[in-house]
Amino acid sequence: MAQEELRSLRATLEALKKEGSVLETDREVNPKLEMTAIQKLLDGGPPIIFNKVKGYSNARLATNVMGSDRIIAKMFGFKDRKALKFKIHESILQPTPPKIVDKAPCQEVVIDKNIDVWPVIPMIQHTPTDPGRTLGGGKTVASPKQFWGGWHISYNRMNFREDLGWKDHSTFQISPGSHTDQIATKYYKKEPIPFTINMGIPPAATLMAGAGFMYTILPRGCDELGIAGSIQGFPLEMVKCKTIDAYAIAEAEYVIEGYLDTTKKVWESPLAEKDQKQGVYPFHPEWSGYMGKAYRTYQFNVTAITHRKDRPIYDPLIVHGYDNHNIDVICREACFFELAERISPGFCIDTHIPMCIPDWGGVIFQVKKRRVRDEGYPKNILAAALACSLGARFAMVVDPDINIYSPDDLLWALATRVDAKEGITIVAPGGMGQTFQPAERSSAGAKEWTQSNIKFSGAIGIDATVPHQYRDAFLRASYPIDVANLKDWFTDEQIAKAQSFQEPYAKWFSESGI
Ligand SMILES: [Mn+2]
Repeated sequence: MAQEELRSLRATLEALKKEGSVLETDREVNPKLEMTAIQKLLDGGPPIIFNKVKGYSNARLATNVMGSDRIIAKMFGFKDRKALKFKIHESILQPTPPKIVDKAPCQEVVIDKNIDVWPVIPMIQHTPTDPGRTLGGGKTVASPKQFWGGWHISYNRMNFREDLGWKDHSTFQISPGSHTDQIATKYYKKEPIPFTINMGIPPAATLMAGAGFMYTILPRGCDELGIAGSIQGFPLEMVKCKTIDAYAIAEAEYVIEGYLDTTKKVWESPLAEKDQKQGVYPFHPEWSGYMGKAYRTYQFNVTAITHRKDRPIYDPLIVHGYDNHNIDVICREACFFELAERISPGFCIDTHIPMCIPDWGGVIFQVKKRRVRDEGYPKNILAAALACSLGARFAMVVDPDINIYSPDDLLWALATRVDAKEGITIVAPGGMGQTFQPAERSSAGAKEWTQSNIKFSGAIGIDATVPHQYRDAFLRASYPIDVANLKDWFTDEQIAKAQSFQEPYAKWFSESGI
């Protein structure tokens, strides 16, 4: 794909469409439950564009845009996910700052009077237990004035409570400890905080929006949009807002301008409000793979909605699916790699966060011990990674001969290489956890299951590396796959049929001879 096609979401989708990597339909989709059902049925598949949305004659929905890491890599011109991750790593070290422009497609239509978000943005309902349709796919951007000179981007779910007829204000969920939380703390009860909520943005910016909680590598004041610019190869364009002193992503499809009011608290769901109970009632699934819960949040007040004129695209996504996972982890993998680099340059050779961990919940490091004195580094890296990433519960360090992209092989390393007495470290027991993980939330016991009452039992760090001096004893069994060609014995059809029974792990065995 040409670089120019990364300029906007619509240009990217157009280019992928030409390559046959997009599913497109003109059949009307109901934003209530149908879109998430279709995305879940095709979880991990290619981008899907819905050209007709029930109740919205001038809107489109796109989902699964980041569902397949093979398609994401292709989007950015890389051969695979690993190559893209190392490009992101390079971009973290050398961002390309955003450029301010005067005119922007996202402001072709400006609504700053009689604001009503409902008829404009096709918000979706995720599951039958959700409190109606909510806005989960908006990307919050904090401008330099608010973010210590840098640019911040994140997802913050919002609920324009339909049951109460809210048209121009909503709830605004902030993960405790996040950059948005740091900003809210700075302005707490002092002044309203201007944010833009950007939808349908250039893919490089989306990749940065899920990259939270590695704040030792991406500290407050860092340039997250500059990293996006460097990933796509040219600066991301930003435009001054119409109603607030802040900026929006110029190529966005939709933008909500407004203020977060930290003096006002609102409930995310009617059930939670009725019972005055946080952390109990369902609010769409979370990245951890568990059902999310409704809380009380600060109020967000909308001052304007701006959008493109021609059928703008909203890009919501199921939470806990490959789309969401890829958005959350690829930059985080690059951040964990950089963390290891700062501890011992050249020791770590790769990092990965498989879907099963998931998202912000942990990481796998692959390292290459060069000498006996490298022996202790896995423990330093495990302690640093798990202490620095709030919400992480599990990390493991493996050798170069382990396939870190195969959860099966990681389990093999866990089963065959860990010293049960010395290899398992509990990091930060009694420390701070994160409200999305039930194992941590439940540590609040009889008290309300909110962040203030949580103390978690500690994260598990596992050193699954082989002692350097005994590495020969751990040589993996291997077979001479190159001495035979299956075609000399069987027909192509027989081979294909036989291979169709092979599990992915078995396929890797046959490719590597292991
Ligand atoms: Mn951030």
